[in-house]
Amino acid sequence: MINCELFTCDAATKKLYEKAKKERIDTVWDRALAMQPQCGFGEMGLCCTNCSMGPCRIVKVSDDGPKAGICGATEDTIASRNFARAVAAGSAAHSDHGRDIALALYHATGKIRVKDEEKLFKIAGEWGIAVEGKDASRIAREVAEKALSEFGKIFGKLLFLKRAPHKRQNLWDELGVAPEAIDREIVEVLHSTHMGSDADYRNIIRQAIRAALSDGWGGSMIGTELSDVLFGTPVPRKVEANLGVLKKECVNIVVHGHEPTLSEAIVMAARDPELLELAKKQGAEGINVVGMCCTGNEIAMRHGIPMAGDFFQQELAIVTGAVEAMIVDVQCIMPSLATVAKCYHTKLITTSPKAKVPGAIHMEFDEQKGLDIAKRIVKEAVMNFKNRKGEVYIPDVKSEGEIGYSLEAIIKILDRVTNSFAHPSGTVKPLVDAIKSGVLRGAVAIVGCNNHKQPHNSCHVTLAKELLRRDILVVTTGCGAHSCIKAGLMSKEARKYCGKGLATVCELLDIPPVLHMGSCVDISRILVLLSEVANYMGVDISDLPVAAAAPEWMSEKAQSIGLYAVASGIYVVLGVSPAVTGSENVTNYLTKDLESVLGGRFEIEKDPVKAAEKIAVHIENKRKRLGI
Ligand code: NFS
Ligand code: SF4
Repeated sequence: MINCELFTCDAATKKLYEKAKKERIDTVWDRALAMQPQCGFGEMGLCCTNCSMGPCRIVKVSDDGPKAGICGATEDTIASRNFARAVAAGSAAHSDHGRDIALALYHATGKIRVKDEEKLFKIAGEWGIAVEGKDASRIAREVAEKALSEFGKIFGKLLFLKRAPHKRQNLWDELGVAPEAIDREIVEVLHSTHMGSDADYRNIIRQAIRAALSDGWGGSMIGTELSDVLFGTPVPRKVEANLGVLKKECVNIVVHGHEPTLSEAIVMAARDPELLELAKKQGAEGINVVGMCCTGNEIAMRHGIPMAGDFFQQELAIVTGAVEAMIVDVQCIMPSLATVAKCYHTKLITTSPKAKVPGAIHMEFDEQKGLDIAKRIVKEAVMNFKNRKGEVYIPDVKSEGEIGYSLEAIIKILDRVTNSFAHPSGTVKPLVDAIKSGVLRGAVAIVGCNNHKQPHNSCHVTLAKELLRRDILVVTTGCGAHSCIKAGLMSKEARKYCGKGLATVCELLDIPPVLHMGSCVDISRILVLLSEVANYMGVDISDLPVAAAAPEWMSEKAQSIGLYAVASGIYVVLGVSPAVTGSENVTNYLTKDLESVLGGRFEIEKDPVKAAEKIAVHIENKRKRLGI
């Protein structure tokens, strides 16, 4: 058995890992151990399977062995192609999510009232859709259509690029990286990295940048914005977090995955009086819906639904023995869930035609019949309550935090301190003032997943604390947000970790020092916030005293996010290295040369304390250059 003290800092995780071991359940950590040693070729990005003459691998550790693939592809070509394909897959995942939200909006028009009409009108305005004489439903349909056309339009650039500072837009144009249509950028990566196409690593990365930008400023932004229109823009609220939010006496439903279309319907269905009645008949006190991973973030932000756990806690949720159903859609769903669920009474229910898991029950979700299907799914869970077997153990570990900091919410908070005589409300001025005065040194986004190559949660949390004490504000999304709320960093008490300046800012604005901005697609909110700040200051994003970090990342989506952040001018510190280190050229290009081209670059730093030091140096340098 592995000593869990070493691999996680989270108390609930430790307790449930012990239960898992007692019950002979294999978890992600056990499989990671069994996988050692991991393949060095793969780890360095030096294995190519792009054609059936391969697999080919480049030997770096000794002078013997092949230095090129059978077709002659070099380590630079192979490593950059692998990286670009990962970025394209990540961009595809985010963007296809965005498309599904746009489709949901399209089909919802005329049937339901959108929740945020103000945002709908704003987007219509930005996109040149005339609103006079039209009702919200018609505008919603036109906005949805226009969003859908972003994926395959024939000419022109992505509409949301206009949100970036002018300097950034011009730079993208000059470099030829301004994306045109989302699907096309992803297809072009696949084409140009096909055997015998692009062999120039710089050019391969250039195309990867286009695909990544079409994620951040395209698919993800569409996903976020249209989710807000449909389901409401998040506002600050309190939620509980960690596996202790499961309730022994209730029917527990864990919603896990990414697309709010499913989770919103499940949340509604679980409030159905008939189903509540049925739950009582089964001997339960009620129905307890909780969220996991990014879906957890989405429904916490919009409904205050408890955040049950992050990526590495998904198996452990089932190990409690208290989960009647785990309902999943797409992305970050471990196939192992089916195996774990078999050992308990838990029903694993897949809902997307894009993500079926052998051993799970498939109940396909269809937005147009959303609530009906959701009710059927919830009923499955309710009827499963009586089938609990073995020991039910819910660790008494949970914390509370304030979440829901959409850009709109942040601006509203800033308005509280804006002097309305001298300055109009609705701007980021107070934030800029705090940065300029030096009370706040800068801001950092801590995002991303969990990865067994890093101690679970502790890298996110250590990094956040190290930044807070240096008066650097932290914003977070995804599983990083789960880590931070579990560690209590989203509560007012977390001010004790802050330097004097940041503590004062938090007190004045009445906010926690770590702001939860949503799911991973919601990193687009951070891009818009940075653009607003840069525009207000009359500079580019790359001039701002900011940075991003993904200390425990693992997914292809995270690689796309990292690259679009770099291409937006941001310094991005990764705790786990992408699989490119076999090529010195590609590694140098991503971690050094890109800075002179785009103003942003990657940094690989495993140690969160050192990462914080590097970020602080970066931020102080940016301040110096701005003369503040
Ligand atoms: Ni982001 Fe969400 Fe978590 Fe990583 Fe997965 S849930 S989209 S990819 S693991 S943060
Ligand atoms: Fe090998 Fe070239 Fe085929 Fe890759 S594309 S598998 S390097 S022959």
